[in-house]
Amino acid sequence: MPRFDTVIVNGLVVTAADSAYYNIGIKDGKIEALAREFSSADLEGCEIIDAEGAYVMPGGIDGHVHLCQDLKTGPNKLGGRCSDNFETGSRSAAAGGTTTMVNFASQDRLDEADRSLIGVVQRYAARAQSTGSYIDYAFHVIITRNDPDVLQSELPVLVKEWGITSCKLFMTYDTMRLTDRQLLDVMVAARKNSVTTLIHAENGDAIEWLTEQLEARDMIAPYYHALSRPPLIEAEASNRAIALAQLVQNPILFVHIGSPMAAQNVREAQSRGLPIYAETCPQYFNLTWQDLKRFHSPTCFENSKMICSPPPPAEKNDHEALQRYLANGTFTIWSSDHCPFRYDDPDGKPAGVLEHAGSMQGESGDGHNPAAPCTSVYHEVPKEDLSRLLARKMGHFKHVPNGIPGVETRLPLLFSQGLLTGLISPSRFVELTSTNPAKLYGMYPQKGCLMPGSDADLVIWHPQATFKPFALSNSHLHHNVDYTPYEGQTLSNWPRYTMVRGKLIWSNGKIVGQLSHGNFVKRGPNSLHQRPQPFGTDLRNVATWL
Ligand code: DUC
Ligand code: ZN
Ligand code: ZN
Repeated sequence: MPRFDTVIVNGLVVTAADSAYYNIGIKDGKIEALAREFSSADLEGCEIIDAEGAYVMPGGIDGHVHLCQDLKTGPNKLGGRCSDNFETGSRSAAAGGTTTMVNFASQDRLDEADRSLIGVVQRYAARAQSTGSYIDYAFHVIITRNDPDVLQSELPVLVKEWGITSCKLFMTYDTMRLTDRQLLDVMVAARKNSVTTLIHAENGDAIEWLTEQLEARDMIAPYYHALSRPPLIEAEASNRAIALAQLVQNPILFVHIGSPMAAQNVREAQSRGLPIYAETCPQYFNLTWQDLKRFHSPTCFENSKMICSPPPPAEKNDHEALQRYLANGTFTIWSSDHCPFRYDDPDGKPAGVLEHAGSMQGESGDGHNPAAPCTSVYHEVPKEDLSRLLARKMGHFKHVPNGIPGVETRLPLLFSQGLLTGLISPSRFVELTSTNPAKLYGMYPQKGCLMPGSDADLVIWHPQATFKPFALSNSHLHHNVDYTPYEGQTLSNWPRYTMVRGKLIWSNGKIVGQLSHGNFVKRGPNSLHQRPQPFGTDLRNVATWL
């Protein structure tokens, strides 16, 4: 009986702590041993993968992926039809070096059937099972209501039986946002159940007010999406969320931080010893407001391809400021926020044209109809008509589905722009892309490291000396989206092998794995967070013992 199934030789093994030349022996999907060199007897009968001196790292963990998410369309809603399912999304993730993704199971506040969070999770789990997944996956639950009975009875079940130990709360979007008191309700329930709370921090009232001001001046082209969300929108909301979290002593993670002002709030809270964590994403280091005018004319609706929320920062100087927070440890994780909408799908980006046209025929006739109903009924528009509509009609940014794709480019962009430039060390790269997400989301040390006993989830890069930099094109990618926001970017390396629990899924430019291989990951509590001392009798901590 061979000692190992597979051995990786000649790799520069990088963990969140250090880097060294090791061989890695894998047995039954787990890391069995690391050694400077295995004996020839040890190597007998096993498959050998020669890393040829390249980096070997724990597989990427993307803590922020939207697949099969049905989103209601309508003004100021997070609308649209996600174009990737678990098959296409996991294929794209694997091709980009990701071995585990955490997706969202979203509670629809307008649907009474979604009152049960367990029901919501079951619905999304069935979607994953219906196609299968090439890589391992888990779910965060998006909570859009504060029903006390549901929080009290269902959160413990989600944690114990499903291993769902994180929830996302919104401070914006009509149909998703919680008021401050509702945020407090859910944060307390989360704290009691050790559920990590993710916060989308944007001030919804201020966005709606600014949107009305802009549309009164006919400023509705995609570019004005950014102006409806200037950096203060995120700065105010993150500041408020930090205060609320401190009030009830609940650790929080800010998702998709896109502005230096909000990052500074996080930094300041961390320096006060508060358990405040932050995620950032490639769009905030690669795009600016100018990209919302990139296509054809500044008002061309095609610029909606670049709409995401929060928007990219205003200018390149902001990228440099954000890079400092990446290097100095303020950001905890690097995720994609892969939220895929197609430009040739009437329920993708074109919803911004179709919904606007619909609302112009509404009662108010001014394009702003706050009572416009939400729909999840998809638009029936033949392809030829759609391109004619897109060419002719004006769209409104407030109806455009918010999101851009990026699950496949997440690691390669940071590798080229962060690791190879020396902005971050190889270990910090691993920490941001794998180890910290594993710890934060309760998967460590099963995932996110290369210890004996851990899942053999690995990404092996190309040997740097032999890799020819190339200009990225959407045709290289494996998602079901008809564009990439990073078209033309130069990339100086790409994952050569992606291995999930000992099986190669991606090898030398080809998907070689099985859709049935990906498993649902039952997660434990956040292990980044040190449990605080008991609160004692300090009356200023009133909300913690009430
Ligand atoms: N929030 C996300 O997490 N993704 C897409 C858009 C949004 O508002
Ligand atoms: Zn969000
Ligand atoms: Zn998202």
